[in-house]
Amino acid sequence: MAANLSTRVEHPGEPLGLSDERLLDMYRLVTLARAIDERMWILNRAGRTPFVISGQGHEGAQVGITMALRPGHDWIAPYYRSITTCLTFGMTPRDLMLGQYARATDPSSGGRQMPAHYGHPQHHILSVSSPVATQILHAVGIALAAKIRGTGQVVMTFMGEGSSNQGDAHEALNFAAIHHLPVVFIVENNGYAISVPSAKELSLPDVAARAAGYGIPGVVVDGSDVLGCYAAAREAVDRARSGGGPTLIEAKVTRLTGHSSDDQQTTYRSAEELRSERARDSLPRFRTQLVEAGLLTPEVEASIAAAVKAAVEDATDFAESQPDPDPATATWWLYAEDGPAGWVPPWAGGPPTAAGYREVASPDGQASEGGPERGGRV
Ligand SMILES: Cc1ncc(C[n+]2csc(CCOP(=O)(O)OP(=O)(O)O)c2C)c(N)n1
Ligand SMILES: [Mg+2]
Repeated sequence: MAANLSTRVEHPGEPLGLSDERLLDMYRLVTLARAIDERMWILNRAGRTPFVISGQGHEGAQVGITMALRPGHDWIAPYYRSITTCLTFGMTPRDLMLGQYARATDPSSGGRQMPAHYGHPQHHILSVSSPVATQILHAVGIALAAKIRGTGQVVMTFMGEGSSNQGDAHEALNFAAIHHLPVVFIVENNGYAISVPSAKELSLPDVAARAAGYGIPGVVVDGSDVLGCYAAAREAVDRARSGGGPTLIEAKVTRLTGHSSDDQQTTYRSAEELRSERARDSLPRFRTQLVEAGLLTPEVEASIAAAVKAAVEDATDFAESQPDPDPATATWWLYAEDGPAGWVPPWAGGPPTAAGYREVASPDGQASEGGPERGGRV
């Protein structure tokens, strides 16, 4: 059976070893992610960017869960709703917005992927793949490598409850369980796969109950309870790091927006449902928790709000100012050996030049010129 975890105490961080500073940083990340996400919708509706797929309603679960990892050491294999996860793991608002605008300098893919296909090798963030659930197998592969190399790294991968029904998820969970791999599987259950409600996706209430079938622990957490999410994730990460194998965590979240900017959710969700789902938003709940604990004073809140506003403005202005990818480069770097000699893509070390890509000295010491020949290894 999946266990239920919930953490609500008066001095919230203490039992979890979270300092006041850390708690406020978690709150900052939740509000920052929300503000960037809201800006993305405005930009899309204003015709500035092509597509949005939102993390609104998932932020609290993502920050709580991702905080349990060691950034720069561990690895994550996210999905398209992982905006807060990626912020928590080191990506910046500029990084996210460059992807939204599909700019040449976008660190995720140099503008080659759809928006929200996050990735950042320097931060150990594996690039999002469009076919859902493929990231789960990639995560298990990284975890196997970590185990063989004895690096002490933990891998965390994220998916929706709809995607958890893919064969890839079963294969990944089974293999990881057999080999006691250091991986944590996160299901963010928002009750829908596009317009399909979870009752038509799953024949049981909790995806986490399936963990028993693999012989691993399964945990259900309230995704609006940021600290409950942190507690569950920390236990799972500790288990994975100490050789205890994988855990499946299911965070019950809500999707506050349509599936994407191409979806009209009022055609399949009632006004009453949309209203009542607002009560499951982690942002006001976390805010109240920190206000009641005396941490989020009006001054602190105002300074976080000002910093968030400035970061969103800066990211938007920066992304607006950046170049589009040069169409002549569209087929570069499709394969590792297929990039032009001496040129480095934005995701492999930037920063890029004004033209979009950084030129490096060739092994014989000669800087390569523009119009590079193909065939070099990057
Ligand atoms: C293999 C595959 N099948 C179908 C799709 C189209 N698709 C994109 S998102 C999505 C719904 C996924 O729902 P869920 O896993 O619950 O995640 P959520 O979007 O609710 O966060 C589908 C069917 C896809 N991208 N890949
Ligand atoms: Mg879903």
